[in-house]
Amino acid sequence: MSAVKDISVLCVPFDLGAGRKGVRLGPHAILQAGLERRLRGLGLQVEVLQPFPVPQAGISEPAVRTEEALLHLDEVAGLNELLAQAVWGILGRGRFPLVLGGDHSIAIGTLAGIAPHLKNPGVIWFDAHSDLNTPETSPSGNIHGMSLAAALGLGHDRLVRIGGITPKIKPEHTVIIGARSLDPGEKERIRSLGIRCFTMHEIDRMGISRVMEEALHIAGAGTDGIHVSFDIDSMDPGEAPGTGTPVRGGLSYREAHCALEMLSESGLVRSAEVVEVNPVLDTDNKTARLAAELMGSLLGQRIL
Ligand code: 4U7
Ligand code: MN
Ligand code: MN
Ligand code: MN
Repeated sequence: MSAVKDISVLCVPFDLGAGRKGVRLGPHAILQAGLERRLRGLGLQVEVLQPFPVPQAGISEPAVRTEEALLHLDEVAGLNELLAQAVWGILGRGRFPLVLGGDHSIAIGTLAGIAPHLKNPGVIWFDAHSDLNTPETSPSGNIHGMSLAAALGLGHDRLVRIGGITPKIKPEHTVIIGARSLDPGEKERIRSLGIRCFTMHEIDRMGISRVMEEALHIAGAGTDGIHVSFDIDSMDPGEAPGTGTPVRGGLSYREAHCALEMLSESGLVRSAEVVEVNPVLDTDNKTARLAAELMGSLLGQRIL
């Protein structure tokens, strides 16, 4: 069973790494969905930290695409430096950081905060996408599509150097689960780095439990623990409509719960984040409620 006991919930209402705005409202919506009560009900000791101080872009300032194809680079880099310190501090107090996004660019800061504590972290990245773009390959310029690359040491220098340690993670201990929308440059990078990417096709064929057994081995064997980065768009849009880059054919409700329950049972998870919940695009807070439930499964909730 998981040894997780003391949780620090860190809210990061930030959306300048994404093309569509609104994920900055995600943390509030997930708390509103009863996350804290749910975790306390599992016997966990929970602190919800003061909302994270987040830089905002000028109110009507249009996002300008620079030659380097990085939108809001200053704000994303600045935010992630602060986030890295906050996550580092939580781990230093012996607690489990649960980061609520916000767009997926914040994974750079989370992993930067983890890297000094876990010399060799494994990462399980649930996502419809692979977030392995660099400025050269990105079709959009949105940094939330570059965060896994940055953590692996690839891409813009400002992003790669966040927190001081680079690379923060190794490709051989990185797993992607749920992929079904990959850009040409990302496919090449998955092959050249040798990253294990379980596409939806493989989940269909193998079943989620075999996928998770392999994933746990890759991210958990020979590492100092696992970080779970859960992009809510890994879910099928029928379950999670409230997200900015939905893609049909995603994880079912039970596949996702089963995956997170198996992670919980492994006892190897040291930190987690759930990102890309966009209440502006949601109905009845459905997607935020799902996010809260899923984090419950990751942190020990069981059917029986
Ligand atoms: B998310 C995209 F081109 N690949 O780079 C890009 F399809 O954090 C999408 O996974 C990135 O939600 C999605 O802009 C980022 C696009
Ligand atoms: Mn993502
Ligand atoms: Mn995604
Ligand atoms: Mn190793």
